Amino acid sequence: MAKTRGSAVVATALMMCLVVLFHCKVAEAATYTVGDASGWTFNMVDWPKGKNFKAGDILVFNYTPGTHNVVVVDESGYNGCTTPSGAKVYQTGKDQIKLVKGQNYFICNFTGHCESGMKIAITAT
Ligand SMILES: *[C@@H]1O[C@H](CO)[C@@H](O)[C@H](O)[C@H]1NC(C)=O
Ligand SMILES: [Cu+2]
Repeated sequence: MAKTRGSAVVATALMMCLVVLFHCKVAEAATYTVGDASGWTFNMVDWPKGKNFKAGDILVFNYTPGTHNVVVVDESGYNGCTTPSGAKVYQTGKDQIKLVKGQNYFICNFTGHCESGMKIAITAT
């Protein structure tokens, strides 16, 4: 009897820990609107500066569909404004993209846009 009650207490304590951990994890994820009020547009290169991004944080890219897009690229795609084959393209105008740990690179691949600073590089810890 006492043994059973003991296990129940341990199980309850474990469950509480899990609930707390899960809660913290959820609370930690942040959502960022790229470009803030301007939305996803030109000269975005400095927007990530001074922000503390974490893996799992969400970026929201707001723009008029058909005028821009968001392409997930690699470092050379970011530096050279090129689109790697098989790159994922978002184009709804309110795209939500979850950051992965490490480097995350996004460009708009409409002709000339990335060259005009429509690109961001983010390091998520
Ligand atoms: C943008 O990327 C898509 C997907 O790779 C590609 O089909 C399209 O041609 C690219 N646009 C430009 C202007 O490079
Ligand atoms: Cu664009």
